[in-house]
Amino acid sequence: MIVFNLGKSQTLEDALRIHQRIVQLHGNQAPIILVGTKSDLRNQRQVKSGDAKAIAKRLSCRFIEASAKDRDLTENAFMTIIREAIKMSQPAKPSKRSFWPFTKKAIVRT
Ligand SMILES: Nc1nc2c(ncn2[C@@H]2O[C@H](COP(=O)(O)OP(=O)(O)OP(=O)(O)O)[C@@H](O)[C@H]2O)c(=O)[nH]1
Ligand SMILES: [Mg+2]
Repeated sequence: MIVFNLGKSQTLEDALRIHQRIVQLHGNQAPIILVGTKSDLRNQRQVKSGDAKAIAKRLSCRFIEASAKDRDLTENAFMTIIREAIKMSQPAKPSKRSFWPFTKKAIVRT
């Protein structure tokens, strides 16, 4: 969970460096989410939601805004990263479509 302060744009730059380091060490094998905190401090905000979302999209990770003060979405942040970790630990499910030729073949054989 890479956390930055929505009220300090410098911390988003720090977050990007941390993300880069994690990818250097773990490739795409680490579950990562980007979390902007202190969302309750609206008048101090320096990072726009849309900008952070666009950055998260580029990094292929989810972005969540949270406030420790209001306890707003902090639980969501933890649940989201756990879900990402579970997704990564499971082998990719083949889609129904990719099963189709196999099923067809099996029918022909029987
Ligand atoms: N309003 C508000 N204040 C917060 C929030 N999170 C932490 N703080 C306050 O920020 C100060 C630092 O608290 P920390 O526990 O160190 O929180 P942090 O997330 O590490 O925040 P920083 O140290 O300020 O980067 C304290 O005064 C906290 O009460 C938040 O979501 N909203
Ligand atoms: Mg602190």
